[in-house]
Amino acid sequence: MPDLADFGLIGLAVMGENLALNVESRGFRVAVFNRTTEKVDALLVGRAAGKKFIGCHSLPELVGSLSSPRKIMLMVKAGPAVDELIEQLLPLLAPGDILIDGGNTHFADTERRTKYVESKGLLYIGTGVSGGEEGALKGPSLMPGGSPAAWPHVEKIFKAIAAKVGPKGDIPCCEWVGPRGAGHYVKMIHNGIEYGDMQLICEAYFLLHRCLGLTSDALYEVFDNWNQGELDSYLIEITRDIFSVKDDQSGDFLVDRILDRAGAKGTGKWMSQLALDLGVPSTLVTEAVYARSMSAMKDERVKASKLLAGPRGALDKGDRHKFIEQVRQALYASKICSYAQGFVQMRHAAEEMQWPLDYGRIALLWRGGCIIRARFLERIKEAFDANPKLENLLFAPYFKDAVERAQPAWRRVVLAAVDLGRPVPAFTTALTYYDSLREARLPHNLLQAQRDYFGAHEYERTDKPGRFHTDWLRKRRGPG
Ligand code: NBP
Repeated sequence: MPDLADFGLIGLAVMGENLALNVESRGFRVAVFNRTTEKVDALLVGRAAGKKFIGCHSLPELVGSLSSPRKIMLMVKAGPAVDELIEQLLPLLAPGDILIDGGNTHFADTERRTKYVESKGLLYIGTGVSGGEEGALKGPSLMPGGSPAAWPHVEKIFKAIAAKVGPKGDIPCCEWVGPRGAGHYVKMIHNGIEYGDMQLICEAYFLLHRCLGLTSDALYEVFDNWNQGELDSYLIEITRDIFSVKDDQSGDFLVDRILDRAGAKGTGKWMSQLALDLGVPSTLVTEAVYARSMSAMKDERVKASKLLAGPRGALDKGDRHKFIEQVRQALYASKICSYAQGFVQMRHAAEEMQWPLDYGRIALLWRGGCIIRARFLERIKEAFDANPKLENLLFAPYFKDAVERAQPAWRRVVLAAVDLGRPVPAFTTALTYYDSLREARLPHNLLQAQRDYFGAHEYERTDKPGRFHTDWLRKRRGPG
């Protein structure tokens, strides 16, 4: 009988297998199980050969091979599979044992499961895991939430496997986020921000490629240059790299051969749906989701491109350097609005769900090991350190000044796109968000009047408290 394992992992697809190898590489013994048990055997004779692994062919065997309190992480397809596994595991476990869901789970499921598992005397964690397969193996960003009593038991392992950042490379991108579904909510916001960032980068590419005629060689240089400054981030870096890759068959740049029809797994949609439920304007992620939907309507677009009239201009090449810089500034200002919206949504959700979130620490969780890792996350941490109750990132001096500086260029880029008939929904909605926020009086006095006119929905007044109704039909100017 080998020594008991420190950590159990169920689900040996790409993420689970890599996470198990990561945990083992930090000095822990790992017990693994997969529904299709051939995968357990393949791992044990393959990548895990000679390592501190215990391969299990049943859940009782897995539970029996773990030291107490048992820590079992599920890395299976999000949804019913997690509920099924919880039901199968509960009778086998003892009070104080810990179940961990590392999948891309909807936060409401984690809220429900935490309460359910706690009611059975056990502890539960729902953790965001970001960084894809490579992150899982080498160091993901981890966003755990759930039963607070579980955290001291897993903290050492989680921090050991997480990505590390900081001048000495020793600060883990992993901190306890909050109770119940808080970790999965924060992961969903991360993914929504990722949607926004990707859409903004695509719009910058679209303008530079289609309006200015930049080829992949030139775009490589532009993105390489952008990555040296305030836009420095993983997504800008991989975009640069993409512009260097050629197609083996044709010898053309591969990106030019890829069909413009985007896929989505749904976390952006969740963020957008939950923003609507909360009544907060997370417009960037929503436009990014719709932009993917529009991209998927390829046949309709091809038909419309021949049918519907409108400008299809190009820019004067003489202004090339100026326009590239304007697009960079538009991208940066829009990105700030996107993060501002993400943090506003988190704050409203935290108030509703009663999660005590630390927004500065959340920004730091995303500095490494995840798709939105970027230099400017440090600035977000500083902004929340200076004012933990910050209502909107745009109110923090650093971001306020940055957007103010970028604003003239940002407006010119949106104007140019509208003029040339090129869609830039994320740039545009970011600017609309900024301008709406700056407007102390929006036209919704009129909207309230309309609602009261046709539906007696009442309105509030600017000069006295209370709710009022007017008989608009009686008071209106008569015809003629
Ligand atoms: P998948 O999401 O493709 O899930 C495959 C795993 O789930 C296999 O181990 C499969 O077992 C197991 N499974 C299924 Br399907 N139904 C099951 C059931 N009823 N009972 C037990 N096991 C079941 O794997 P993945 O891509 O590695 O992702 C794992 C989780 O991590 C997902 O929630 C995913 O959303 C999340 N995630 C993925 C990424 C990524 O980049 N892929 C990044 C971050 C988070 P089998 O072998 O017997 O079919």
